[in-house]
Amino acid sequence: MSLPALDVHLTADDADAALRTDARRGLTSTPKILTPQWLYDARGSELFEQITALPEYYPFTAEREALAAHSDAIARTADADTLVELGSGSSSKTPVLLDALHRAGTLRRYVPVDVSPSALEEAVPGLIGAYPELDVHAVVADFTSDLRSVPSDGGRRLVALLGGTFGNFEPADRQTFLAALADALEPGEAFLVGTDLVKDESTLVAAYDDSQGVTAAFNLNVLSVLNRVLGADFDRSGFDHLAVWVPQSSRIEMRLRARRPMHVRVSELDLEIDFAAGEEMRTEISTKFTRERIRDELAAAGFSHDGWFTDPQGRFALSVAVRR
Ligand code: SAH
Ligand code: AVI
Repeated sequence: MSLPALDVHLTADDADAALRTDARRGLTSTPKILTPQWLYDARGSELFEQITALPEYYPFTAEREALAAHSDAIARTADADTLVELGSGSSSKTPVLLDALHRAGTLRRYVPVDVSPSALEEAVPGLIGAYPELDVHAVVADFTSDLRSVPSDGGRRLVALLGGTFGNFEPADRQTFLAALADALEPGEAFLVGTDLVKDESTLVAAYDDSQGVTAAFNLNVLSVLNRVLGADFDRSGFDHLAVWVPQSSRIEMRLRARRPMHVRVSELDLEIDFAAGEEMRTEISTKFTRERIRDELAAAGFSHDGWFTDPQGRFALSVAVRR
């Protein structure tokens, strides 16, 4: 990779080893489960970008509207010289925040963090060009296991997790992540988290099962990742994409459903697995929040809920949480 400032905390070998561990556990559990980070190889990151342009996928537009309307208030509360963005992807909404921090007169450094090196390679050169005064320091890391990308140099940091990615983790993993983040931050430093909000089921399901089939391709791509990295022989055409609203856990689940009985060999794991016809494997959860739920989860980890900003239609929220 040819970025001027890049730390690799997660090498391709580390990522492959983590996938081996996760796939062995997930493919042998009942029901079968994969964690969502494996959706984002180079092709998956590209497909996610296409999702953000879909008419049904409102979270992207809604979060951008919320940022556009409230970034100055967010910047004032954070009063930060460093913006660390976890799961930054294409950083396409970040300029709104960078501009607000710049207007507040505090901004010095931007640290985009992602598991996907290709997403950083795509995004960072444009940001360096657009913000020549800014110290842009990219980090390849898994933020669920490694928050070294949030280093302290005595300045004030704002850590952002946008896009609703916070909702992609299980409740226990969210608490573990928040506790680790609280530990990494100094009192007074801020966390900005974007969360999609509970709404009617048809809007939610359409956002995750679009009419052009882009989300289906994004979901099925994880089978190509398993085939390529783990030498598996999944037949993509044997699976259907599903987006299911699960009200008890207030989340959309993306699943892959076997159309017929299938025997799959995963050669790198020396593993053989069977799918019954109709069997479903979960590939992602996308939790939808209420204001109370996010406030309580933040409070339990030692954050005060100092700001709640939504888009004009109230579809998506940005919370500013300050480390107590
Ligand atoms: N923040 C962007 C992108 C959201 S897509 C937006 O709002 O549009 C989610 C991003 O998080 C992807 O780029 C994916 O590669 C990254 N990601 C997912 N899990 C991650 C993890 N555990 N550690 C680091 N990055 C992760
Ligand atoms: C990145 N993440 C918050 C997206 C979401 O909405 O849960 C990923 C996604 N999955 C399907 N469509 C978009």
